[in-house]
Amino acid sequence: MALAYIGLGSNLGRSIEGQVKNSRAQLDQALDTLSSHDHISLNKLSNFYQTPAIGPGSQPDYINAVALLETQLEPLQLLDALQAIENHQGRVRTVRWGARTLDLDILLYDELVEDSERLCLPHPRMHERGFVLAPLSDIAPGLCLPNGEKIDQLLANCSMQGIVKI
Ligand code: A4P
Ligand code: MG
Repeated sequence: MALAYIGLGSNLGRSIEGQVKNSRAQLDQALDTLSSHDHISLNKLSNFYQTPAIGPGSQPDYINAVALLETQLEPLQLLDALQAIENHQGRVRTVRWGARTLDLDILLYDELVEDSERLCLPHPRMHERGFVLAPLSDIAPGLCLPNGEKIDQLLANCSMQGIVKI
């Protein structure tokens, strides 16, 4: 059995009010699907955060959260399961970092370090992103990355501008 931290994000929507509601509903639906998977159990869930989009053009804010999963799936099997959920919820891949209904990233899978075509672990940009580190710190404040970096230290050093707990 492995422990995996998953980053969840969504910024699909048009009006600000509608966007927050829609994105939150996307994350809730993904969490329901993950919880009902035969080989995944949802162990912990962070607070939800409204976060300014990092990416091209003008995009709606994201809703971000982090979950701790316990799973019997191997890393690539877990990635397949997450991508199936993204696709089922209408994810369309056009522009890199473009707006999306749902993004599910594997942040950490046990202590695994991997750099393959389909999977990089830890997630290569997690250490510099407030929208990942703030929710991760909610559920794993004392956690260290495989290279020894502490989550709380990384969080203290990164920008939290515009990031709001909801
Ligand atoms: N891939 C490699 N490693 C992983 C991993 N650890 N977890 C590969 C998940 N996937 C991983 O991902 C592209 C490819 O990355 C996958 O096919 C997989 O094999 P994608 O989900 O299709 O596309 P993406 O998410 O646009 O790409 P990327 O480069 O992973 O994006 P990031 O870095 O995750 O950034 N702003 C806010 N405020 N909140 C956000 O959540 N997210 C992004 C996406 C940009 N800006 C954001 C947010
Ligand atoms: Mg992704």
